Amino acid sequence: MDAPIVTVLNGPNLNLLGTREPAVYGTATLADVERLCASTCAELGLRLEFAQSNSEGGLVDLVQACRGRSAGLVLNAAGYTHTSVALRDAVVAAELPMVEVHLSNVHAREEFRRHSYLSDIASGVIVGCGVLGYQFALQRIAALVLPARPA
Ligand code: DHK
Repeated sequence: MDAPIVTVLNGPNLNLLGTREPAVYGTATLADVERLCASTCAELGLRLEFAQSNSEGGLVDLVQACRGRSAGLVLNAAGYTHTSVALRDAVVAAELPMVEVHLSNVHAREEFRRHSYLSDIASGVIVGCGVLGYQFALQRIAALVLPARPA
């Protein structure tokens, strides 16, 4: 049987990773994040799909494409985390486990970043761990969707 697909989606401005506010978001690029996700998925026995969109509708389309296809979703919705009911609705409609990731510690920043439309529907929330957060999120998805291995 084919390995389950896990989709990693990235929201607006994450295409600028590496050069955008490196003191906040680090120096790794989105291509570095994709490589880390690919090697993590290979180790875990998952198939990776990885995408980024700067638009809310683009992200909604990408989440809708997960319905009935992906076993799990890792979502860094970036700025739309704090604003988008539409994205939340798409995640609920997709009926799959979703882990919310933020590179930065959103709780140590501006007040408006403390509210997320995604956290209460997430199967995990990882903030402030930099790019490692994606790896932790993939491990969480693997634990949820792969059969337990004998010890
Ligand atoms: C990324 C963004 O672009 C912000 O809008 C979020 C998130 C935080 C991150 O830390 O990955 O507030």
